[in-house]
Amino acid sequence: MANAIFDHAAEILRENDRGTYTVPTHGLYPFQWNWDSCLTAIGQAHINEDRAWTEIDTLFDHQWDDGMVPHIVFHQHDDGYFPGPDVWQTHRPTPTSGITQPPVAGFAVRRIFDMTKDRDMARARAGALLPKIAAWHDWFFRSRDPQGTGLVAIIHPWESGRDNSVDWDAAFERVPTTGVLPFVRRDTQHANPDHRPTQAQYERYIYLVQLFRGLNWDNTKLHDASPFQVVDPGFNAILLRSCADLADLADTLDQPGIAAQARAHLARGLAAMETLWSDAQGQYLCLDRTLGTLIQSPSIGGLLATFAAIPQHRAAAIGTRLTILGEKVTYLVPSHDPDAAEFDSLRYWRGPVWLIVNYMIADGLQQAGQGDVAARIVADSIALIEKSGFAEYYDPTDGTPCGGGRFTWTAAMVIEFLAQAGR
Ligand code: 9WN
Repeated sequence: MANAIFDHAAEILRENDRGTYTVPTHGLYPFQWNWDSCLTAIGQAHINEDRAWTEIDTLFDHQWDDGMVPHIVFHQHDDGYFPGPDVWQTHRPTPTSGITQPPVAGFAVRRIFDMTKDRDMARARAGALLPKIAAWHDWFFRSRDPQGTGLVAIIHPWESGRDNSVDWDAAFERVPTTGVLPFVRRDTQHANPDHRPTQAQYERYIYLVQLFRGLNWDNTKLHDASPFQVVDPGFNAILLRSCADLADLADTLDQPGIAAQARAHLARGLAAMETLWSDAQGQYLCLDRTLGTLIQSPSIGGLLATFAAIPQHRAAAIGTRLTILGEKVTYLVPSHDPDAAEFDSLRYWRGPVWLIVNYMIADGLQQAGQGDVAARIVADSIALIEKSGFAEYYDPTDGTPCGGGRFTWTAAMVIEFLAQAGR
């Protein structure tokens, strides 16, 4: 059985492979996405290490001069996605979007390095990537934490990777829609509109794009100009985990300057994470930086915090919270608490399970000694693909497959889960 699942996953990676990068799925997402690619490379490394390094190299070939790594690289013309390069207008040699995504590259490179069989190639490829990843991290702390709090803000929901999470609702309400130019969505032609973000949300997504475009994508201005500034514990945990992994790799590859800088970011960030903890909710929460208040939204963002080296007692509390959530759903981890009024088991990031988040939460729990909860998450993830195939996301109550099908990062994560189960 495990072999058949592995073969199926490998077939999906091959099918979505465009040579030097991989599309998330045919049709719905016809370009290269940032965190998709990094997580995909981990799956590819089990099949072809050279190809895995190339996936990340290609992404970093499109890094901006200021250090930002964009969330989409539009390698080839394709009308099937909105918003395309004509809307972003970033004037890059190969068009890209103008915002970023969860910085999981540091973690991915370390993970691939650790499993490599070709040590020489790994040293060369990882060694060349380290300064680029370090520049991206420095960009984050410079451009998205201008006050030096230790934690970075996202300035567009698409940056979070959890586009329509309940976490953003209140802050997003304050984003106007005046002056938004007419547009035609393409996502709802590929996927069930009831499973996607709403039209009102799309208008605000585009308002922000138009605002940033009007500022010529100048990252010295965007953070302060954005009416949407949210500090997401999950996003920051990914960044901090990547800082930790980058530091360890830099030690191994003899790049001490990078290691020291990454550890400085890490120490400040981990200390600041504590300000996002809520005893009442038993998890971390997002901070609305514009208002200076925590957002009382029990989402997966606060659970994903365990991906970073948070204190042991916090990881244990998250383990408890997940155990409670596990009694409310058939499949962990719902992207929002099923008891909350806003929970929607089918709509994108407002309830459904995403295997990439499962992977990162399970990894964090494992590191923190919460092996039982981690094992339940892995078992649920495998059960989901056995029942419903390699979907983009799943209903946590009955496993209904949602969004795009034959999904790349779902396949990549399954390959990792199988490899871990085999160890
Ligand atoms: C916008 C590609 C991406 C993921 C995101 C997911 C979704 C895009 C969209 O698809 O976002 O970036 O158009 O809905 O939310 O996490 O990277 O798979």
